[in-house]
Amino acid sequence: MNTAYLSAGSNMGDREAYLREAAVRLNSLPGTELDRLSSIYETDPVGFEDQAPFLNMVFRLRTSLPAEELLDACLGIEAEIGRVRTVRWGPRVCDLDILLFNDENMETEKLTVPHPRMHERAFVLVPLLETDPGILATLKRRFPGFPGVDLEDGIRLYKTIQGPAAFLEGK
Ligand code: A4P
Ligand code: MG
Repeated sequence: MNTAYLSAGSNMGDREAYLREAAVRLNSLPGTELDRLSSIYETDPVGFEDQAPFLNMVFRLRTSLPAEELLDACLGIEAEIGRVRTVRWGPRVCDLDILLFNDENMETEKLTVPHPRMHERAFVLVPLLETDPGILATLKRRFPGFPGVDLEDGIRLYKTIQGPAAFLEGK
């Protein structure tokens, strides 16, 4: 079994519904279970700033899928959610990034793990640390400059979730 931490984000339409749909689809992948999740946070856009605020959260998965297959599944889920909900060529409504996969280092054409920008992003770090406070030691070890950002900047608690089952059921 592998342990994977994923970051999910949406800044269009019914953002919470897209996050939930991503969780439902991840949880129904073969050999995969949504094990833990963070609260939902509302966050100011980072990078390209002239866009709507995001909802962000982090999922922890237990999965028998190898990392590259999990990435392909994530890209498929992003595409399915986008295809169902938005106009053709419209912006994506759901972004899924693999943050950590076990304690592995990977660098292939398709996949870099740990996600190279994660330590600079409060919208990733705050929900990640909520999901698993024990990950702090790993982050300090893997990212010498950790944290590369003010963890209170541009991020607000949006909704607390009771647990994976409640979220998957729509609560
Ligand atoms: N890829 C390589 N490594 C990974 C990984 N660890 N996880 C490749 C996921 N994908 C990985 O991704 C492009 C390619 O990266 C994939 O095909 C995969 O092979 P993408 O999701 O299509 O591209 P992107 O997300 O538009 O670009 P990028 O640079 O990944 O953007 P980010 O870094 O994901 O940023 N502000 C707030 N507040 N909240 C957000 O969620 N998100 C972004 C997107 C910007 N600003 C934001 C947020
Ligand atoms: Mg991405």
